[in-house]
Amino acid sequence: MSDRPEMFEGVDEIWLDGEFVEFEDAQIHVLTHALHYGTGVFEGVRCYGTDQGPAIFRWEDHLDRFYDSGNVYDIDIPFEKQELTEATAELIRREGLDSCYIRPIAFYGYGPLGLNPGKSPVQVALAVWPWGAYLGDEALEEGVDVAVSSWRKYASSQIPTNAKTTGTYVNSVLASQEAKANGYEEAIVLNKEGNVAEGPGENIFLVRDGEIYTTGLAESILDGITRQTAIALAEDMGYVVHDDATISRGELYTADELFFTGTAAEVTPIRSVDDNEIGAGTKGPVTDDIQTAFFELVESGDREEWFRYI
Ligand code: PPE
Repeated sequence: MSDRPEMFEGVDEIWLDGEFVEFEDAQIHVLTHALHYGTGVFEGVRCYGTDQGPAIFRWEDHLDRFYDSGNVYDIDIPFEKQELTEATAELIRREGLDSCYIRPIAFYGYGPLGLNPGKSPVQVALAVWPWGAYLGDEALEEGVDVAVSSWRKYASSQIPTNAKTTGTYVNSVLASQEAKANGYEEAIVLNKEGNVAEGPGENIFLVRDGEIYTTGLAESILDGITRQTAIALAEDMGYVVHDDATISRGELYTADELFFTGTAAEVTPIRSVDDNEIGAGTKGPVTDDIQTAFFELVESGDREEWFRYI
């Protein structure tokens, strides 16, 4: 137990290929196709302890994206959506968790090597563990200091950016490592055209003159589910939201507010970019509105269609 990463310390079981197995037994072969070529797809989902009990937030949307990502690579997930839903709920119950992060993954497993996965079997796993604020509790209140990465986001003409593919996350890893090595908490990655794409694991929003902008799907971004949630919440509050924006690097520096969204990152304010203070250098009022609405939503479970009680 003690040599486990802290975040996995209390985890008892993992669901692997249809069975609940002990944490230590959730093993795969070193000749797994996905290990060599990154041929896997995954999801990140959160379960929240709502007033009515633990509920998975926007599970169906994550599940749809999971299967869609798989389709891009002919990863034919050998389980029905309903089976994965029941397995996930059961896993959360077995782990006795109220709120947690959920990581579904499907990948080409152990078979012949060589680029074309051919007849390699598709393996599927589900894991859950408690995961607090992605960039820290203070980040949610005060905001994060970020830097524009020298690494560009791969273009959707090179690798589909709307699929959540394991291999392509090396792009995010590089951006994140660079930001941290330079003393920043997170990166902003520009696309091939040099406009803003997103964070390594987050979508980005900009506020200017009371209106909200977020980069459009053609900017080589992942169509984040938290992004969609933030857009819906903002529109409900009467904000004008431009969800198809092209944002230049320069506009970051002169924004009134900036914030990230993501399943892990939730709604995280950005207080500086490349050492330029954004707005008052702390969480801005519009960001606060969206963040407050987001946390009220996941605590109350108010929009029933977005919550699947376990
Ligand atoms: N862009 C990228 C590149 C990304 O990885 C994420 C999620 C998002 C946008 C936001 O998408 P959504 O979660 O659907 O709102 N990043 C996941 C992985 C984080 C990790 O470090 O691992 C996540 O938040 O679960």
